[in-house]
Amino acid sequence: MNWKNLTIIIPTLNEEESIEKLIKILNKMYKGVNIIVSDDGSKDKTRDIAKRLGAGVVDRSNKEIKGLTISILDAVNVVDTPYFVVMDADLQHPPEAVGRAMLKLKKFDVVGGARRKIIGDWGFFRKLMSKTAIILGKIRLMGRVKFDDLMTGFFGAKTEFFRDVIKGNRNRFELKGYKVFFDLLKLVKRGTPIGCVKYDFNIREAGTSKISKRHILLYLKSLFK
Ligand SMILES: Nc1nc2c(ncn2[C@@H]2O[C@H](COP(=O)(O)OP(=O)(O)OP(=O)(O)O)[C@@H](O)[C@H]2O)c(=O)[nH]1
Ligand SMILES: [Mg+2]
Repeated sequence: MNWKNLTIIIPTLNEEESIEKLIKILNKMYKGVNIIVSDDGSKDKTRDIAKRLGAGVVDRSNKEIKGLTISILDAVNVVDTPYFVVMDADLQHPPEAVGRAMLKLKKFDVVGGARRKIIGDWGFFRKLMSKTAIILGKIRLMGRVKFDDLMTGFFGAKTEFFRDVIKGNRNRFELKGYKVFFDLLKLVKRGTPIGCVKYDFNIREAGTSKISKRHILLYLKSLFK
């Protein structure tokens, strides 16, 4: 596989405890791969570490609108490879799944990660929230596309396909939200086949979670966009 054709986008907010380990693993596993860290103004050394390790950095420190989704859209704008994959910085998405996603991208325009099991203690509330969000998402999509884990943060696409879909549709994305994959599926043509890569969702290795109740509200808002 020619990893030079792939860009791995990693959105970050204060991930200095994980980013070094992740970039090193990715560079070793996927020789020649491009990495873009899209950082929303981390107050720690995230950007410095990424630069030192040779990754591209989208520095969003001075941007007015901050958020996971807009960080990913901004990063896709500067991708210059035919394929990209988005993954979290905190090692919850297994690096080996990137290779499987790339393989599927040869066949599919969009590939999503589907969490096989969630390792670690998510607690009743978070499990319930996740299940409810998926059910609401499926109702919203009304069978437009078939995909089980609509709330995944791990996904990939052909760069041109993604750009075409979002062209003129930026306002349909919940820019400050977390669910860019779901927002994308709202916009693809009915019946678009979506590739699936199964993976186990690990516990966060270090650093702290950024998800909050605000993101739940943003997701609910996105259902109506
Ligand atoms: N650029 C950017 N990155 C973000 C933002 N919020 C979170 N991230 C990054 O997005 C990824 C996912 O965020 P997490 O806080 O781990 O969300 P999560 O995995 O759903 O939650 P946990 O399971 O608790 O870790 C991580 O790499 C974060 O650093 C943001 O507002 N802007
Ligand atoms: Mg996480």
